[in-house]
Amino acid sequence: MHLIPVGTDIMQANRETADANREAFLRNGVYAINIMSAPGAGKTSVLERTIELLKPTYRLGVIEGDLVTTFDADRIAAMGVPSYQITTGTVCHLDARMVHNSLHHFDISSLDVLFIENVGNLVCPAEFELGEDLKIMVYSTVEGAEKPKKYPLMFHEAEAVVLNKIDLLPYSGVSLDELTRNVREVNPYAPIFPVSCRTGEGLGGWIDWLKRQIDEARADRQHTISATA
Ligand SMILES: Nc1nc2c(ncn2[C@@H]2O[C@H](COP(=O)(O)OP(=O)(O)O)[C@@H](O)[C@H]2O)c(=O)[nH]1
Ligand SMILES: [Mg+2]
Repeated sequence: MHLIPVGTDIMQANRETADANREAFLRNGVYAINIMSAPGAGKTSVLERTIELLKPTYRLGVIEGDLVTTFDADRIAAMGVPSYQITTGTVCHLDARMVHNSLHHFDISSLDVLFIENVGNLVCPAEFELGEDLKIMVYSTVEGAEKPKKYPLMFHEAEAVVLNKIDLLPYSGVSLDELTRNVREVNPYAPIFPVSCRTGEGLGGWIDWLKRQIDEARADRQHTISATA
């Protein structure tokens, strides 16, 4: 009997499509950001706050991922930003193929930044490359200080960790210091941004950092294009 390692093939196929997405983003000058978190941690809220602050400077688009409904894409469209909702049915993450297919719904050459809000799940989204330039994670401080140790993969993969809902710390009793230490243990490098989308606290530092990432990547690309022209 000949066994085919199905899991390996799926991940390899996903990587190849992610590479094609990366190439499409590069060719069209789009900086793509994958936002991951458990359901309800505040991905859409962080996006809304981020869009308010980036919209004057960049041309933005948003891909939303959920099992069902267009609630989140509708929230983004209400802000005057092009959005497309992927509904995955029962699948707990976005994969590169879903993102690839959804690109046809945008004129991506007219965008500077494409946000991809992943399906709410603390595990699976971190396993699937989408071809993004940046992976960020939103974590709700209400969920407890120990989760980075119990669910390390997403914390490890993230290039920035946004610790949301700090306005609720006095009520949840969660220690921000302990949570930050636990994130650091799993990921020594990613910047950590404690924020509240409710009060706006901490969002300035997050936005400044994000703008720097976008601008540096765009400058690098410009440099590469000029060097090869
Ligand atoms: N108190 C408080 N609530 C928040 C904050 N950010 C988001 N929420 C609420 O948390 C819930 C889930 O937010 P949402 O952005 O939809 O989370 P998502 O499922 O990760 O996209 C909503 O009721 C938000 O109003 C915050 O910083 N503080
Ligand atoms: Mg959402």
